[in-house]
Amino acid sequence: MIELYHFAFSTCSQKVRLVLEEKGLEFVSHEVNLLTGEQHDPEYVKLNPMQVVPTLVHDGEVLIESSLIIKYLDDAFPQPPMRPADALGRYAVDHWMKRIDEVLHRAAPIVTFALGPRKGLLEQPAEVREANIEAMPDPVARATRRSVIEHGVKAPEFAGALGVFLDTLDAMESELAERAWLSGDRFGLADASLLPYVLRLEHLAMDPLLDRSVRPALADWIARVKALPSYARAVEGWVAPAVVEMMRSGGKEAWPEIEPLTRRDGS
Ligand SMILES: N[C@@H](CCC(=O)N[C@@H](CS)C(=O)NCC(=O)O)C(=O)O
Repeated sequence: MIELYHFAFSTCSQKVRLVLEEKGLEFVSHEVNLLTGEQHDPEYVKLNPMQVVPTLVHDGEVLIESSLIIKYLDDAFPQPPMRPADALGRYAVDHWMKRIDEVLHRAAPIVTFALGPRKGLLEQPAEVREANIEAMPDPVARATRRSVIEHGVKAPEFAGALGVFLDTLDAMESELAERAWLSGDRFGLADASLLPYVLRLEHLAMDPLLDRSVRPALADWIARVKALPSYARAVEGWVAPAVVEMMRSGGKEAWPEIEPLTRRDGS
């Protein structure tokens, strides 16, 4: 039996759900609401001491770390294979996953919280908001979260985090200009790992960055991923339209301030 502790909008949860669905694996869902701090519940912390989602439990074995979880799933349930068979192809997938874990994933909450849930969080009683921030185990992440909730796109961390997203989109564009997928000859672990971050930009109304006129190969890849049955089940089946609307309205409102930060040609 597979159980998944996850949150609808979490990038790392989407990544794991995409792989579970692609492999046709059923799972028992336990939603952990990150916005109300359920990741800090002592019972959950016993499963995931990092106080983050996702956590996968397979036949009683607890697995954390989304990249390790999806590799585990690909090993434990090899059909369909989601990594190339050859060493260089596997290296390329690992390289994307490392880059995501070490760079892109750190930028994601900065961009997200500066735009999406910020307004709602600022309406919460300050002591509730502060208690949830204080419960985050990593002091650097705590300070950054405070800064972006307080200052939004004007937070000193914002422009650099946006730049990480732009670098990733450009790297994807140049690779996708050569091939349809980032994981070999079919949708695989690198694609499933990147999609949630690209989707995050869409959910934050940064559509101009994903437009076919700017990044045509990326736009085609997004359309290919969205046409997969696993996408509908793993993503659309979970993300509430009202929350997408809340995220998009935060992004739209801030776009005039964001747009100059996205220009890289000096214009
Ligand atoms: N390296 C971890 C990172 C997990 C992570 O950061 N999850 C986020 C959601 S995508 C989370 O649970 N954040 C909790 C919080 O913001 O307090 C993994 O890949 O599983």
